[in-house]
Amino acid sequence: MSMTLNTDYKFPDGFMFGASTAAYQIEGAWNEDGKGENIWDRIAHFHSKLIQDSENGDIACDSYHKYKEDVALAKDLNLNFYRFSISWTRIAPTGEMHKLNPKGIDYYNRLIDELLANNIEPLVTMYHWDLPQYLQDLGGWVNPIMVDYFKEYAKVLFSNFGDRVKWWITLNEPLQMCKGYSISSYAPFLNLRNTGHYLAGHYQLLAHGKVYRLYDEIFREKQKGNISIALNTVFFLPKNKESEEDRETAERANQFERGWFSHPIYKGDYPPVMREWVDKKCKSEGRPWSTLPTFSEEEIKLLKGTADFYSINHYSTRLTTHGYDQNPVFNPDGEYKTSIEKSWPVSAAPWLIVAPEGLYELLVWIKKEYDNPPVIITENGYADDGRLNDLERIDYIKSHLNVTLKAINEDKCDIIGYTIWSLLDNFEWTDGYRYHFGIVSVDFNNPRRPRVPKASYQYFKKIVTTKKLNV
Ligand code: PNW
Repeated sequence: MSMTLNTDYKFPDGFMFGASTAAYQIEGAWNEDGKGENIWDRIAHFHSKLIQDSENGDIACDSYHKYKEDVALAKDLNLNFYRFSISWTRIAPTGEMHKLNPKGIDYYNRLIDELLANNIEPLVTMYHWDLPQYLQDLGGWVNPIMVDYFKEYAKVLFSNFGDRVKWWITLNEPLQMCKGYSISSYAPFLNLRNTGHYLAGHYQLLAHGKVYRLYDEIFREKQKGNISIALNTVFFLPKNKESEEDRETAERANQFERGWFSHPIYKGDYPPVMREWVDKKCKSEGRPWSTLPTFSEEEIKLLKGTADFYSINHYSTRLTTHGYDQNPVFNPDGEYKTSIEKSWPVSAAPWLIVAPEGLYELLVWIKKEYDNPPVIITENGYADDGRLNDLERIDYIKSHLNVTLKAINEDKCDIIGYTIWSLLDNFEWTDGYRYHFGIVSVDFNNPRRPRVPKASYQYFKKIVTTKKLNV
């Protein structure tokens, strides 16, 4: 893509800049002050071979103790908001809400107050993959009972923090979560191909819907906040734009990996193409029912209209043609085979291929598909080896904000915020500490976990401060 820089375009008034983190990836203090065990604690301690260098988040960035330093960085960056997640087992050690942990609640009260004292809005993710182990032992997200556990958890969060938190995300990336129930790439590392991911997705959607309705019923009038669900989205482009089949395949892939969650929320029910292809496949296999569960009329009504803004986490893009990917095949039902353009740079993480045109097409796609909802890019970022002079990260941020400006100014997409992943280098799930995503470096060999801003930090600060794309 030719990179004309849109330096004349400004981010609109009120556009919000933020940085994002997640509890297990930064907090550490895994068993302090009454916190219970979650599924990442369990994996890291008992199946550490599943994680690069057998690493874990026991200490991570030690943000549980150093949160004031993190907030000071956010303040120095002039950020409008800070996105962090709440560790469920800090609030309730087993996940059951009749046994709360006051010290855990206190920690998030202190963090929220520190942010507000510095004029930074908290944007809070209720659940970023760290399910209480007790609930996992009950089956986790494939058990419908999770819908009610999650609703009770959310009620405690609204009651304790909702007076000050106006931006909520129920679940982070249900699509990635579902991979923990199908191809075993995240905790709980289950290999339930064909069925597990659809069930886990189904109950995550219903959990989200119930929490949204709970807010409507009890809290919204007084608290006046906004709720969404963060969807991660590789954008799928046709391999050959001239081929109708490739265009259809790319659209099908977009529906299978994004419409799966946002179609029920914006339009009611699963995308028709997904229903059709999964049902057809199941029939041909001789299954007695479709592996994609069905929503009742009531559930369709419950879900429709349950996002106050569209929250997207975007990193990368793929070309798409009819066929099947090599292993691991996450979802063979959609019959799409992905590849990359040779000219697209690859980051340190092999999955993170740089193609900002994908973000542009994604933003335009969301506008068309869902009638121009307000959008917050809740994650976008780049993986490298941790160098301080991180020029590739600067390029990545620049090119992605550049297409964001184009979508806002030329296509009138209603994009209201942008969030860098991540404020800090942190625990990158199964990749341990191998890849670095932070605009601030953290020395994980030093027990004090000192933080050092990188070149990209200074670059981002300038953009946040001037609300313009600086060359
Ligand atoms: C996100 N993909 O995950 C998560 O929300 C973060 O916790 C994580 O640290 C960050 O991205 C960087 O990996 C994703 O393969 C992981 O397209 C993989 C993909 C997308 C998002």
